[in-house]
Amino acid sequence: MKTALTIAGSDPTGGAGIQADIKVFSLFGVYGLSAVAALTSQNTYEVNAILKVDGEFLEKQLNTLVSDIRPDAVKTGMLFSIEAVKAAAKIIKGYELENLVIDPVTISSTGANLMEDGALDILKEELFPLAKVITPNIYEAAAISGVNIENEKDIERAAMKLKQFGPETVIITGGHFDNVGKRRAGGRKTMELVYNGKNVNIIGGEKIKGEYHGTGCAFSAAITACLAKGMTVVEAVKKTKKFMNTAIKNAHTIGKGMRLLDV
Ligand code: PXL
Repeated sequence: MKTALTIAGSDPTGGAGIQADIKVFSLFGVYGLSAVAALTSQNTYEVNAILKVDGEFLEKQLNTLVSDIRPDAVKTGMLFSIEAVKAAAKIIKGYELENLVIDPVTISSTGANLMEDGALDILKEELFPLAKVITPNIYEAAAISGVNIENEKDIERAAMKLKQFGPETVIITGGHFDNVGKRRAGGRKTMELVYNGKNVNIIGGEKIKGEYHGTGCAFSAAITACLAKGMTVVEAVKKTKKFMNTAIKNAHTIGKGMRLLDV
């Protein structure tokens, strides 16, 4: 059986983070492995506390696991601290792990900061060059690239900047595309932009109304599962878009806040 490893934060709602990643891996028929990089206390409307995992302990978890089971693909999500980013990078480099997907999680859908000061810079320097794919949303793409995103052309410029940090492919996810610039306010479109250093591919879609928790996590986990199964990035994006559509359409209203994807 193919295996995928997630190195990310715990989300007790199961809508995002490690728990969501493992469920998505399962739905794709891939065996899920995990190492917890941070803990969150949250529900569907707020994140009210974060506890970081000691860097040495994260390194120990990863060493112990990966020396036994070599994953076919790896995803990083909410790493939170500089020490966690460094531990993940050390293991990924040391074991030459392939099919690395980096979701540069910076802020939660409910607005909480999910990255310690300075951690994003280290993520960019140490992990981006090892990545097959990075999956920022437009806010993360703007924050990391320094490009002020106001329209479609800006998204492309941001993708080109991000590519220079070393990943093979940049996918800027577009669930928040409606929020780009005033021109699109109230629009109902989504757009994924895929840039591999040669071609820019734009994959459009219709936005499904509502506020959903964990879409970024589910998207990057699905891409990771597809890569574990040996798909190309383009195939992975197509499969993932279909998967996301169904997961969002069938989302559950379980809590009092955001809806939870059907994963
Ligand atoms: O969706 C980003 C995210 C990632 N990882 C964890 C989270 C969240 C959002 O809340 O809690 C653990």
